[in-house]
Amino acid sequence: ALPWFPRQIKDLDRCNMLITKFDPDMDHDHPGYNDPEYRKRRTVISELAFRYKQGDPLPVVEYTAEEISTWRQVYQQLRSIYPSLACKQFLDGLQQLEKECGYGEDRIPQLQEVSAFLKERTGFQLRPVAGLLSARDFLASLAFRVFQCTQYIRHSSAPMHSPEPDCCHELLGHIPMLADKEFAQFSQEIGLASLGASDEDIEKLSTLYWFTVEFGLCKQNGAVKAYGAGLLSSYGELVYALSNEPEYKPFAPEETAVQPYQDQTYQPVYFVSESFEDAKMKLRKYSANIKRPFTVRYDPFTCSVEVL
Ligand code: H2B
Ligand code: FE
Repeated sequence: ALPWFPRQIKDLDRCNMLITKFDPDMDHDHPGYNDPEYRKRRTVISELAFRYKQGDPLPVVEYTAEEISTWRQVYQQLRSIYPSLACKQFLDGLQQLEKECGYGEDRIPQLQEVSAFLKERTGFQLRPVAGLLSARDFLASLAFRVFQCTQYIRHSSAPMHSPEPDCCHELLGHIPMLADKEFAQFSQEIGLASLGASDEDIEKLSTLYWFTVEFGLCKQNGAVKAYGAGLLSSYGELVYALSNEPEYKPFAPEETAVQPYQDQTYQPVYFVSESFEDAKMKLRKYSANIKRPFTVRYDPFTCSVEVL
């Protein structure tokens, strides 16, 4: 039998399976594990995501002075190294966000305004999520140009790294890339390829997503640059990834899809594509070859998926 998958954008209300292994209530190594105040705050912000239904206004979070101070440290540190380490598409996106969407070190942007900004650029919209989602549910939302975003921030004791996605990861790592038309299309294509796919194919797509959208490197004017959000939201790993410590392999979807990955610490290996275009074309070709007993087509007028 085919796994269930969303056909209409409002079906995303059912794509809510959380993976709790890295959350501060479950993971003893989480920097907030022994901080009851932090965990209480997380519960409050999670509730906003649990209650959210497609089409509701995006919840506004009033961030505390401590949270804004964490954001400021992350923003300042990362912003200073982006010009030399991030790819051009990322730098362009970030510059637009700073000019037109209130990005800066003094406040944490609200999902509401960022979603409106993206909608105008690439048709992407945001929805709030309480934590790490299952790969199947996360990828399915991309098929509808919906990006699931966490709204809480990492613990103040560890501003340079977070074991789970947080608003620094989403807003600094992912959003600037999603303002790029080509990247947006590429993201939606991975999403469409995942609908109704077997568990085995989901695992492969999720690994590809990991080594591209999260940890991808590409060549630009002869130099290697980062475009992956996991790198662009972690000062330590960004510097490490572009040093001569890790191993580089050329991006090749068939091999990349089965490379074991590391979700507890820095990656031992990164995949480098010849260009950002090259990554996109190769991944597109790979996705098109996934076998399913049907084809899907996205209808932007009704925000629904036709199954043919
Ligand atoms: N969930 C959330 N909330 N954010 C992500 O960036 C994310 C996710 N990435 N679930 C997914 C998994 C990714 O690592 C792949 C598709 O497994
Ligand atoms: Fe991510």
